[in-house]
Amino acid sequence: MPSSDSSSAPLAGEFDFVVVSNRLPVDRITDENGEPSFRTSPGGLVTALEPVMREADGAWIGWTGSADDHAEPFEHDGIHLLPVALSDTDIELYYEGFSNDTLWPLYHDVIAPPAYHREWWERYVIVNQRFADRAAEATAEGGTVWVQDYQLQLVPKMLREKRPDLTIGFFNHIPFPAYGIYSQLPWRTQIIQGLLGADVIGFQRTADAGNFSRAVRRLLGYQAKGTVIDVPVEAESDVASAKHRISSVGRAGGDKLVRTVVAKAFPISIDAARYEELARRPDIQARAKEIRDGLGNPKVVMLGVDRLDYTKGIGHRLKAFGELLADKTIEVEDVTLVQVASPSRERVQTYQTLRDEIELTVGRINGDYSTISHTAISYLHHGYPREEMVALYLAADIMLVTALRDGMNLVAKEYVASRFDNDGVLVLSEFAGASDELRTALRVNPHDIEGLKEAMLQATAMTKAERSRRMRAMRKRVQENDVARWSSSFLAALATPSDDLALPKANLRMQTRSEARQDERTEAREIEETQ
Ligand code: GDG
Repeated sequence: MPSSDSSSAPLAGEFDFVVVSNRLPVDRITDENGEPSFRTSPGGLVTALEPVMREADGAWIGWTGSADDHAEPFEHDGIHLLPVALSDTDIELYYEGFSNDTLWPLYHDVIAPPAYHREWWERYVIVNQRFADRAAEATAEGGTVWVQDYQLQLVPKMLREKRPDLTIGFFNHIPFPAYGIYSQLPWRTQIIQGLLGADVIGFQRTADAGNFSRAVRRLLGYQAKGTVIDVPVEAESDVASAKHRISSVGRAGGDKLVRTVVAKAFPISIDAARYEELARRPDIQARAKEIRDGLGNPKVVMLGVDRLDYTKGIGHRLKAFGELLADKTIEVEDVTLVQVASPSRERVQTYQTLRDEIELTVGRINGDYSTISHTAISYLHHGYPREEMVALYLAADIMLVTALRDGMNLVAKEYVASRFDNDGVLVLSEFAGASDELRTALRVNPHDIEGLKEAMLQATAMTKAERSRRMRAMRKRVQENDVARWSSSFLAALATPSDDLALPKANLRMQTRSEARQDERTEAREIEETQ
């Protein structure tokens, strides 16, 4: 058995391709005989990576979702799953604490105040090391590891230290904030150093990658030009990593030996064909009609689908809708809002408070404007099967995505992929990553309640021809850039990290003194600009 003691020499494992994420892509269930078993959790990531996993005979490392679950490695649907156990204390401090109550609000522009606790950070380090150790022992000599998301930002560096022979990728599913916000984090330097252990760091938007590169320049003084960051080779593991990639390394005349890291945007997507396939199913279309009938057949159905999270702008959407009813610009007989708010992070206090606020607002609007036969807001605090989600997308004339900050927002893309009839209007926040791609959506600033109300009215009044023109353009984009394209472009960049700058294929080169001086000037200018 390979040792998990971080001081001992690691042994290579058997898998050439390994994905590491906080959660495994399965849920524990109890079957009809009362036996515990696993079910694949529906999600874009597993769909995207399944073919790669099968081809490479890959493995997935993550937590099963239950506390103190010391499950042995197992195979499910042809994928090797390697569980990492988390105790109650790990869940409280690393997951609910540092991940969901420090990093999540900080990375979403401090919409809610982040809490900084040293105890949470210390547990984040311990748990990240556990994931890194697991990856180090599972991956074959010269293999590839792809680490997912903000819960595991220290894993790339920890893994490189143990296994310099590996190629390491990281993808951040949430935004990366501007330096003025990021710099609040007491452990800001350790986090970026952790990420720089990767060869390629993927972000949702170009702006996120830019924010990251700026943080690297400001905090570490490394040169970052375009999408390439030069990381000075200092640690033994870096030299070993570099040697693994080219035949010889050396230093000359004060120039620095650097390892190049690529930080750039790889906007995530969905399995668009699968959504269209579901939407074309007669039973799902019948269900969409049934939903409209059940709502009393209003002229217009508006829809919101979100995890109940303060980043999603549910309150702003409700405010705008309530004011339209109050102004009598819309009538409750004509327009209904369906709001699915799926339960999320229910043990975190901020989420409990948010739920109270949202439900108070819904109750007030319904109390003021609903009639016996028409409910203003149909509010659903449930999770639904994917088939029901697609039926809701088909039933909705207008989809409201009003996030205050969102890495991408897959719901926007799912709505578009489902509308094979080229109908429906997407109202989309400019603060969601999806707005970089879905340019013909009705784009809104959700903080501007008047602007939001106008967009909602514009959507209700839009002609069929315009709806169709806008939807066709968005569908083309989502069909072309689906989740398979996302994973293959990331993995291609990982195979040739410096290609886009026409640098040598190895990710190691000499940084000249003049480049270093140029870098210092850039840094000085940035400091001036932000003061
Ligand atoms: C993070 C980033 C980024 C929701 N309720 C139900 C349900 N869902 C599904 C949706 C969609 C997914 O959950 C939510 O994805 P989003 O992208 O909208 O948002 P986050 O959960 O915050 O995801 C985000 C994403 O990671 C990927 O990188 O886009 O910015 O925050 O697929 O359909 N699915 C079902 N029932 C529900 O009740 N079946």
